[in-house]
Amino acid sequence: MRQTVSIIGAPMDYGADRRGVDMGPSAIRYAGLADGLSRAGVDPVDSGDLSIPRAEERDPDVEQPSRGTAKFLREVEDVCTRLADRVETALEDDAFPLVLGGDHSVAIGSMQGASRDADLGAVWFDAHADLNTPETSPSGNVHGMPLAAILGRGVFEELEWASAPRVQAESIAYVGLRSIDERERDLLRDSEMTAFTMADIDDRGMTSVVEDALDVATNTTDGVHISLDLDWLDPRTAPGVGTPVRGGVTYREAHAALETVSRRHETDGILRSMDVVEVNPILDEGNETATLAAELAASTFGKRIL
Ligand code: NNH
Ligand code: MN
Ligand code: MN
Ligand code: MN
Repeated sequence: MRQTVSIIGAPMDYGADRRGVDMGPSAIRYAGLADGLSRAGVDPVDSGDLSIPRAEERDPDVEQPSRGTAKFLREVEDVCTRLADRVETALEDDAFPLVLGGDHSVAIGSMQGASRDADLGAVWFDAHADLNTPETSPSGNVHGMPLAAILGRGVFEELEWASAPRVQAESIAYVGLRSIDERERDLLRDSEMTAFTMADIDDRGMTSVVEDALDVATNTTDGVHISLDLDWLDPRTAPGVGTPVRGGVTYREAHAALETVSRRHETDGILRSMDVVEVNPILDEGNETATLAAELAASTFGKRIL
């Protein structure tokens, strides 16, 4: 029986500094997401987009946390709470939730929804660590904070909606890290998370690193969440992102990574949920980054050459 994949659009840009990621879901769909998924052997069902008020209609500063800065935190809370329900409903209907961002703060909602009825591990494909708290963030942008929120770090500990108690730091692995903020580095060093940097990929090759990341995310969990931030790739390959960092993964490495995930899913049924985030069509060139996002989502379910 073919697996149903429920496509959930979360066109939210409250968490990022650059307008435009709110157009990500349209661009990824336009790039052929549904066809790619069908060819990969799953049944895509489009559940539409969450309705999200434009950032211009909101005041970024209302209801700041008791310490630090987190722009549009209340709006992020509203979206993520609704998104978590949508993700949970998809799972209850035996569908695989595929969330299209939007900026990376949508992962707070997807991971909460996916971990309500399960212990959830995660593989975080990203240039960044996304572990800032409102206290440590240099930007105040919540897209740099989703993992801290999920893990209840810093002031997030007081914000009950933010944390996902069935996600443990020991079950989270980064792949492709290359940009960490000063104070974020300390948080990462003090945590139980596993970080595979670009240097690890250089040394060991992508597939072996991803195998290890999957071991981390499956050990003592019921399923794995894949969080794919397109700035994980090199900006020459994926120019349509708001915070590009040179020296990212290549086109081939990216596909190899997600195909490694797909092979493990085929044998062990490890996957539970996924988000594809930070595609910014305004900054993109010819919808290239959105196309890549669609292709990589398909690769996660097993693109075949022969
Ligand atoms: N670390 C920076 C911050 O917290 C940038 C985060 N930007 C991202 N994360 N795109 O993946 O503001
Ligand atoms: Mn990110
Ligand atoms: Mn339930
Ligand atoms: Mn990033």
